[in-house]
Amino acid sequence: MKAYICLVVLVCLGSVFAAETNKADEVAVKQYPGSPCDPLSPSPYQCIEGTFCLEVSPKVGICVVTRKRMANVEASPVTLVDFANPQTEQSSTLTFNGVDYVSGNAVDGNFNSDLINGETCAHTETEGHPWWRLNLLESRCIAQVGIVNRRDGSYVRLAGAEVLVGGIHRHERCGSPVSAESANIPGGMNLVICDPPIRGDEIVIHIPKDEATLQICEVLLWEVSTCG
Ligand SMILES: [Ca+2]
Repeated sequence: MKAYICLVVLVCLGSVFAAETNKADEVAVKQYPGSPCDPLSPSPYQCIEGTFCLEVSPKVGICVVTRKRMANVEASPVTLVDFANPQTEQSSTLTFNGVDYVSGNAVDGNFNSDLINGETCAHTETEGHPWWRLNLLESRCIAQVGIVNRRDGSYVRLAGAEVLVGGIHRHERCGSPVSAESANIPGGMNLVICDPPIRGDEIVIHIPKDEATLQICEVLLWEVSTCG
């Protein structure tokens, strides 16, 4: 009888542990693009298939959609730009329910992509050719730009957004415009690779359409030491 009770207890405990394991596995596969992840200890914070954990600071990463590294970017270390006093502006600013979705929200270090509840995204009015601009205050060689999209609806508006790097007299487009597929991921981090890296002291993100709305929850920049 004692042996039977022990067996029942062991079976029950085993079931509990199995359920906990399954729960952990379930959490692991729910790391969607834009989710924080741990680049050094990927389990259980694994990004879903088709994404990878991109390190943005020590022990902190973000699941991003694609990684298309070009040979000339790979040649030198790519490091995250740490801009202490970012100067930003945008073509217009949406005010909704008394909240101003100002340009600085896109570089405030807060990755919350819930635009309405988080109140940490930049948002223009719906207009022709909306833009957002970051003044780097010094010339840098930009290798890639990450744009965190909103997750609480209307995220497809980011489709067609382009990244420009340059200065007052000249801009070059970095990589390809944000695709409709990439913009369709709620809260997704859209990684735009500059190939080759582009030197400039300002970053412009714009949507070259007659009627569009630009909404950016966070921007990250990576640089290399030399351009070409
Ligand atoms: Ca933000």
